[in-house]
Amino acid sequence: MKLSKKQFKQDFEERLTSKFATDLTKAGYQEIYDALASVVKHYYANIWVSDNQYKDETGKKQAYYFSIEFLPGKMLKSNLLNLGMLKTVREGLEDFGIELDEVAKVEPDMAIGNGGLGRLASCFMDSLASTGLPGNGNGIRYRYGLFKQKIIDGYQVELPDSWLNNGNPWEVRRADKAVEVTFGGEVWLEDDGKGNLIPHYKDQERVLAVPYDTPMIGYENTTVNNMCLWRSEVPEELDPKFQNLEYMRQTSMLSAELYPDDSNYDGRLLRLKQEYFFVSAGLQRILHHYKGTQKKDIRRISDYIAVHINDTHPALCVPEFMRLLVDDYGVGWNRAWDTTVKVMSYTNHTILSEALEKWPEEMVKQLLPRIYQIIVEIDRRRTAELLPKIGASLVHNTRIIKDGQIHMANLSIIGSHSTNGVAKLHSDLLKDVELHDFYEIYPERFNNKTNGIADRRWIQIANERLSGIIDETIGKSWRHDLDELKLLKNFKDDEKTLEKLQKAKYDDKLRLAALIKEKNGIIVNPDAIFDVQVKRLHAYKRQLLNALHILKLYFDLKENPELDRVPRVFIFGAKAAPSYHYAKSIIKCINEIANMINNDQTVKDKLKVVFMENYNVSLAEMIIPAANVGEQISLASKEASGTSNMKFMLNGTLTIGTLDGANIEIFEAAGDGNNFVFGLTKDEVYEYYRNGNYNARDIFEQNPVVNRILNALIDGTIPNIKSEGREIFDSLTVYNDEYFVLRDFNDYVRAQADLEKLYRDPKAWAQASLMNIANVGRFSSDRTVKEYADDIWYIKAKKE
Ligand code: CBF
Repeated sequence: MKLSKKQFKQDFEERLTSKFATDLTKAGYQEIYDALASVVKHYYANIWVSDNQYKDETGKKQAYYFSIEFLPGKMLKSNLLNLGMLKTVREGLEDFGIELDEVAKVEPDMAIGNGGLGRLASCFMDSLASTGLPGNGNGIRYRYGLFKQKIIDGYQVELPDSWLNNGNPWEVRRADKAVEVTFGGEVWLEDDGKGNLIPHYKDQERVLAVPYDTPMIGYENTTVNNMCLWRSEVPEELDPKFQNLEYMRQTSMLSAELYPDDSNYDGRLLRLKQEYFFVSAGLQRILHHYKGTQKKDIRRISDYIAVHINDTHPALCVPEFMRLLVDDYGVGWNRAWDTTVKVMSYTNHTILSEALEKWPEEMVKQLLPRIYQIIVEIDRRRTAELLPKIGASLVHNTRIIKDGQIHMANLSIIGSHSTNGVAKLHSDLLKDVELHDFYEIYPERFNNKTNGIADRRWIQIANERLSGIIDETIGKSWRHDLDELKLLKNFKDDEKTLEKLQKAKYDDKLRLAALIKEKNGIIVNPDAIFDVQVKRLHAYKRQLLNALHILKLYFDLKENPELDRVPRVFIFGAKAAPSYHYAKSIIKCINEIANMINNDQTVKDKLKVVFMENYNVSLAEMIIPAANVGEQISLASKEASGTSNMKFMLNGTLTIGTLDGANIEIFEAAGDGNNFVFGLTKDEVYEYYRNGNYNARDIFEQNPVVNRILNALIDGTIPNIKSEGREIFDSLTVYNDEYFVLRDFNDYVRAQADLEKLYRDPKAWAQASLMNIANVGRFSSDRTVKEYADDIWYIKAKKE
């Protein structure tokens, strides 16, 4: 969008005064931020309106991405970048003596997601709009985002994230589009005299769902999609039965927090309620739109919409869509079912069984009586149809209702036309192992869509320095098409380019070093290798393996302080789920290892360990550009894809990693020798599972290095980890090391040594770094969403 600096300055000053009755001499950063956001909103409002008109007029098919998590981070700079006014606004503000980056700090991270799943959803939102694809989000507007992590005495402490305290300038509350969602009560079916069974309800609890729309602005184009987030409220007219405080409390809880504690019945019930809440509200709004304003024939709705089930949390889309079609719009069961399957598609994001949701039948029956009836009917009809064709065993293994539980992955696969994994290895595992029975029945439904990242955020915003150097070297076409980065390969031997890349990395390291000093009070050496592991804390991601290797380096240095070592700074960022005790123990141990090492004068600055608290999108934008090495060390087969691996690659970071998830595709794309691979393969892991012959205790007893390190966890070498050290020690030596940490240890040490060797050759390192950047193109989420659009949703991009 064309905007002159003069115009911007005028608009901004006017807005500041009209909104806050203040002027530039007195305004605080919060006011400046709000006024700025308000001006930006004014700039995009018309584009949003026209794009909605265009969509309605053309009747183009649109996709709706249902996700219980979104993790967009801050929006100010990304909106400015996408509107093509980042530079103008920055310079305009500078004229007033205001730093855009300081203003941007005021914006809270919109962190209504947990980790990879939610971040992927937000990358898709950015890419859908940026590629001109009509694709919208649907989720919950949680009052509190993912908890704020504090580290106190080495322990993780969770604090509420009240991100809405100062309002959210980007969202639009659409009270006119509110719908009701109902729970509980009784339902029975009565014949209407024409052979139709009509549901009748009694004593239902009604909740008002109010949508808040946030524009998803495309990069330098005219597409603005919508992320619709629902807030739960008390309806104006309440049945007397519900006029009480408990009902009010429960209603507000529905959109209060992401993933309520599900260790008790009430918590689980609330989570199920949340899932139905946003599913029902979202589908109702979509159908109202098409039937009401668009006057579409609802029996042909699959020509107009695609609904995506992001992981199993929105799996109730299947029976709810059936309910709406059959009960509210009078579509016959068979037609409704064909339509549902055509409209729905599903992504599986993990093979970890604890993440494959199941709900007790009884709970579903009580909370969602009509939905329960519909699920029973889907299951009954399918069983009757398939039994004679494929036999009892396959039917039983794939039933939606089994052992008193409703299996949400089964529901999603059966009720949709597409099931995809998120990296090649993961999709193969789904087909060959985890969902093999389904694959036998519905082979055509299975496909792979390797994840991607919104490259604009992860380089153009997060790493302006590197972006500038790339512009100077190959021009700017890569900003629109990440594949164009391949032109960098022509500069692999160009000393000047390599030097510039090194310099950019060094400057990013200085920026991070300053932040570490400010936040952690630790002074780190910018010449050291910055070795980073940032992701959720989970045993399978093996932060522990990293920590054990750090201990090895430390003991080596203790034994021989003069050892010729490239200095290292190990940087961690990780939140553990509040009820995940073991993960929290690992955080405590890492922090105590850090204390021990950072305070030991014998290692000087050869080794430092930093745990950065409250890892989130904004922190990632600071850390990732500064990383020399990214740790992607999950046990092969366990990380479905991973996406931080792609962000690191884009920023010229070399990966040390296992043959897991998307690492495999990254290693292939970057080319041999440009990353460091180690560890068991997926087949070797499964071989151990088959034979049951892994014995971690043997490694502990026979490998003196491992022995020394593990003993340090329990013999007082590391202060303040009495119970946590013991817990971890036992998990490895008594409970047989579920994620094969000890089995991969030696090879990890070997890969780490290779890494250090390469780092001693700055030119070779810079070349490997360049090759990572040059080959990152296919990991743009623009590519991923185009594949979803072509193969799953059948939606078309707008011609600009
Ligand atoms: O597909 C996105 C990401 O999803 C997860 O975070 C998840 O929540 N299941 C996976 O663990 C990641 O591997 C994956 O990249």
